[in-house]
Parts: sequence; structure tokens; C-alpha cells
Amino acid sequence: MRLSDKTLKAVEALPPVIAGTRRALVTVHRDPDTDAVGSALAWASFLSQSGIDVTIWAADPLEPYLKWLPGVDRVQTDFDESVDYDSIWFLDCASMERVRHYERLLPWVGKRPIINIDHHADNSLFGDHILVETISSVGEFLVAIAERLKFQITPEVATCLYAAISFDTGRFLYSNTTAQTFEAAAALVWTGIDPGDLGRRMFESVPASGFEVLNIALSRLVIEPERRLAYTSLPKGTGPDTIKVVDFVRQLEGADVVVVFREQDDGIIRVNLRSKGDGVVNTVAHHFGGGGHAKAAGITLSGPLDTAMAAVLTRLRETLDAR
Ligand SMILES: [Mn+2]
Repeated sequence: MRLSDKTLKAVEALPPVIAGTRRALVTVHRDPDTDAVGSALAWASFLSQSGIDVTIWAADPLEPYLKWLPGVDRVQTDFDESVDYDSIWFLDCASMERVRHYERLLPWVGKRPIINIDHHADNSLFGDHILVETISSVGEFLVAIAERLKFQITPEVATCLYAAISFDTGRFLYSNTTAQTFEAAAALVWTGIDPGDLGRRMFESVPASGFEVLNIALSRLVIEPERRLAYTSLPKGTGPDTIKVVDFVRQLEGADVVVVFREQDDGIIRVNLRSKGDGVVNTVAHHFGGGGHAKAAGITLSGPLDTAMAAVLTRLRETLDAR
């Protein structure tokens, strides 16, 4: 698999870091998704192959839909700050700040190697070892790195990485899917994993509560055909987030930009934006302190729901109309 010369150099610099590590801390972005968790589990397994004691830390409790990933119990919501970690690994984080409670890691900055392995185009290029490739997923990236560094891809690791790639490419449908993505997926399938089985676990295991949420979302759907915009909102108390509403709504014909606002029980508003065209959603997300890709972005705002919606939609409409 191809990697840029810059990345190749950074990959070649990892073995000494690994050799100098007895205890490693692996972390991922806040509200971790399948790419983050799947990649963290795979990377932890690779480090373990070198005899390293690995802690995987994500302060946010994992969503139920992630609980089937092999080895998921290794992910901790807390870690022991008195442990002298020899290296800190950030996966799927466009910036250090994307990690919930990243300030807890600051004591290691400048003292221990910080390794940044990511695929976001807006990565802030933090850390002592910067491995950033704008490809589909960290999952795809780790397959390439594993090939280079001769890590062993067990069926459990393959499951985690396949799930990561499949998730970030929307089942290999989004435009971030390339020939190399399929090559990575093929290498994983050759380990003996069953894509049909994994597909069922990932995409055909929505609890009935998810359909209730979808029902509410669809009843509140607003379509602005002239802007090719569609949005909906889920007020407080809607129920658990067991279905990706935004992925359902994006199926709508003529909707190039799709937004879902969700009011959490703590009053925080989570905004999910998707774009089938150019990088509007990323621009708008950045304006509100959020982040993401040209085609998928997220924002976290304080409530109330109406105010947050008005602010984001106003900005979005202006941005769309200015094109
Ligand atoms: Mn990702």
C-alpha cells in the first residue's frame, strides 16, 4: 500500500519509539466512533505484540453500538496518572484538544514521545511523530503501517480494522473510498473474517428504540429544496442514540447538505453535518469551534435547542447562498 514519503519516514521512525516503550497510553477523540475505537484496539494489540503494557483511554463512556468489537473491554474511561508512560499515542484526533480531558496528558508533552496518527485533512500536526494521511480512515492507515512494520493482523484485529474502515466509508460508499481502501479491506478479509457477519453486526442490529428515534426525527424533518438542504432535530428525552439519524436522512434525493441537531439530557446540543458536495459543513463547523472533514463535521453547542439551531442554520444558509 502506498504512503507518502513523509509518512513513510515517520513510520520508519516508530520502531525505536516502540522499542523504548514499556508502558504506552493510547487515546482517541471525544465521543469515539468505530474508527477511533477499532483503531485503538488494533494499535494496542500491535504494541502488545512488542511486549508493551498498553492502556487505552477514552474519557467518554462507549456507545452501546461499539460494545461488540473484540477486546472492547480494554478501553478505560480513566487512567492512572502516577504511571510513567513511555509514549502517548493519539489516534483519529485532528488536534490534541479533540481528546476529552486532554489536559490530563499535558504533563507528558515535551517529556515523552507524542505520536499523532490521523486521517483528518485539518490535522493540527501536533506531536513529535506526525503520521497524517488524508485517506478514508485510521483503520485503513493502520493496515498500511502494520504491513510496513510487520505487525501481525489476527482475526480479532482484522475485525476491529474492517469495522473502522467500513464505518468511516459508510460501508465503502463515500467518496473517501479508494482502490487502496479496498486493498486494505481485502487484506483484512484474507485473515478469515466474514464481511457479511460484520455487516449484520454493524448495520442490521438497530434496537427498536432506534426506530422510535428515527420516527421522531422524520416527523420533524425540514427540507429547503432551493438550498438542497435538509435538517431535523431531536429534543431532550428522545431516547438513546441507537441509530445514526444523519445517515438515514442523507439518503434523501436532492439533499446535498444534511444536519441533525440533538439536544442531550444535559442540555448540550450536538450537531451532525453531512455534505455530498464541497466543504461547506467543515467551514461552518469550524466557525462554531467544531471540526471534521469536508463531508462530515460535528459541532457541540450550549442550548437551548432553538437558539443553537437558528445560529447554525443562519450561518449554513449564508455559506450556501454565497457559493
Ligand atoms: Mn476516523
